Amino acid sequence: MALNASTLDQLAQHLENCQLQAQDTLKITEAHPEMDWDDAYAIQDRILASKLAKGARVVGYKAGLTSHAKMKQMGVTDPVFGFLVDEYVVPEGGEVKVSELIHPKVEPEICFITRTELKGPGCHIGAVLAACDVVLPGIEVIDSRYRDFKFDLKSVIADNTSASRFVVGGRIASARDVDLRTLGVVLEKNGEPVALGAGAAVLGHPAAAVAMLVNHLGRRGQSLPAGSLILSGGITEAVPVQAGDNVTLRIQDLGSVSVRFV
Ligand code: 0L1
Ligand code: MG
Repeated sequence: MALNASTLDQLAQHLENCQLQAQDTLKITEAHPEMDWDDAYAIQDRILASKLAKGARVVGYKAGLTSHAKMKQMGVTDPVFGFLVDEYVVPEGGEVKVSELIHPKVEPEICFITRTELKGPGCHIGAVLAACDVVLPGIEVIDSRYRDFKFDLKSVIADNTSASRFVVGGRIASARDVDLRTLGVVLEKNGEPVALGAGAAVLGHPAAAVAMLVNHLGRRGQSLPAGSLILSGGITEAVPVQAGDNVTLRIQDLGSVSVRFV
């Protein structure tokens, strides 16, 4: 670790305040270029600890930057991982208040729910499919706290990978009965298709993103508990949204899920 405990505390508090007050900031590596990967996840851990201390509940995890479209859009080369808490949950068909966010974008994702605990290292697609009964469509609303979405990987990890809201719904399917690589995905904004893709855009198979998450947790001495929801990462580029927009995600064989921005 390159940063001391009080700097980690101060950066975590700053990023959480930016999230809660819908205030943007410069990427934190500008002031702390020596920050390392462990520092980045330690800041994310501190944000989670602060939320848990205020009564939040962890509902799952997310993988981000798992598709080439997203990596290219953001100018980075590796996936990142974050946590999901209950304050991010939006009901199917529900509203997201744009005034609570900085510059939201939406991403179409294939989501998994684990039936049994998963542990790394050595987790692979087969173990993920064996442990997950259910897959379903999800729209992630990302909202980087960094000005104009300009960041590097360490800054974005510290910022809990831009997590802000998500909605899951549609039709639940068995993770083993659908070919997640070939599922067609259509993201619509106000009735118009704005992004198209297929499951294989996520690391060749969306379950590969879950396996990477499990191996990441394993390196940190953690496991993925049974009953976790996992957002496996945006299949297409993220699409900006504003108040008045209605967004629907349709995934072949998995139905649709919608959210409104007010
Ligand atoms: O979920 C994601 O793919 C987002 C990861 C963080 C990068 C971003 O804000 O686009
Ligand atoms: Mg995402």
